[in-house]
Amino acid sequence: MVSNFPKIPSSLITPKEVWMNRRSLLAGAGAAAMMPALGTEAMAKLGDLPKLETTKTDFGKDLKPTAYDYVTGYNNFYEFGTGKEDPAANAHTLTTKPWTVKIDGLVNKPGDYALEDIVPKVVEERIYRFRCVEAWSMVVPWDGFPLADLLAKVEPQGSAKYVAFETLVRPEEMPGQNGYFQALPWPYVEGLRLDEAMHPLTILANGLYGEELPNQNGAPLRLVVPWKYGFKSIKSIVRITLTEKQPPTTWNIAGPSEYGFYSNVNPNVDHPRWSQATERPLGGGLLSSNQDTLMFNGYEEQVASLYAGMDLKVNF
Ligand SMILES: Nc1nc2c(c(=O)[nH]1)N[C@H]1C(S)=C(S)[C@@H](COP(=O)(O)O)O[C@H]1N2
Ligand SMILES: [Mo]
Repeated sequence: MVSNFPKIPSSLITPKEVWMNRRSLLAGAGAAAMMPALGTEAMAKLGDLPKLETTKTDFGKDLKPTAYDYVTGYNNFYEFGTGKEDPAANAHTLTTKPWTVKIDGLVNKPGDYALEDIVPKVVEERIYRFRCVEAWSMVVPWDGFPLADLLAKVEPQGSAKYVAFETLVRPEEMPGQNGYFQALPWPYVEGLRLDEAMHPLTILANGLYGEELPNQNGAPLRLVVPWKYGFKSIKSIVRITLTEKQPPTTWNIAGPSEYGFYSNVNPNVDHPRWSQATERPLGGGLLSSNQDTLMFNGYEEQVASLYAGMDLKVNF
């Protein structure tokens, strides 16, 4: 653990509107607003990474995916810096081959699993809404498979109630873990209740737009939980542990009054310092207006029953 990390990173301290305006200024005028500031040379392009074998699904077939440049050029991945363009600029240093995921805790088949033994040869493409706690959103065609399939293979024991996840710690390749300023305690950790983890909407993604995940998006394997704020979707996973007790989560450690364990997208429960009622779609341009944030990010019908009887203001 890093002892003197700031409680709240600067991007979250800045009130949203000021921050958005600053972003717009940085990015230049008009339609360029919120365009990643990276030069086009540095930006990975669709077609640069190996293609995946995918099957199309009906998930989100009515949604319009956010342009690849935004999905891969405007990221949060503090291991590579706290700026939105830092991951795209810095994450090429990460080695993702070979990759091993340790699965342990309350399972009958613990072990160090090679990525190839976890990821199916043919993965599903699902188009999901994705909502960051900072009130921007996007629509992403993810390629991956249900987390439930992997959990079934390792056989959770009857006493398992939660699933804990951990990101790689490798300061030699992750500049955000290396140096005087440490934005967060490492490793980045996240967790889900077992029933949330087993829910059919919850996936492990190894790709987007039909190609291998770019490093800045969490290669080679990251979680996607579309009804929760983006920070639950932990990247570059190296460990999955089944536990009886609710595991600690990074943003809850960093700011317990601002980030709860559940972090379900909820337009009726504001962040203490800004509203969660609306969101700005990435790539919409300066003149585009905010859109309403949907309960459970639009997945209410599928997931509301997981939280029946819970006070969502208390369990935020
Ligand atoms: N290991 C790790 N995972 C992480 C983060 C991070 O800083 N480190 N940021 C989270 C946040 S705040 C968001 S919004 C999403 C962003 O995912 P994207 O860059 O693929 O859009 O990743 C999440 N997963
Ligand atoms: Mo986020």
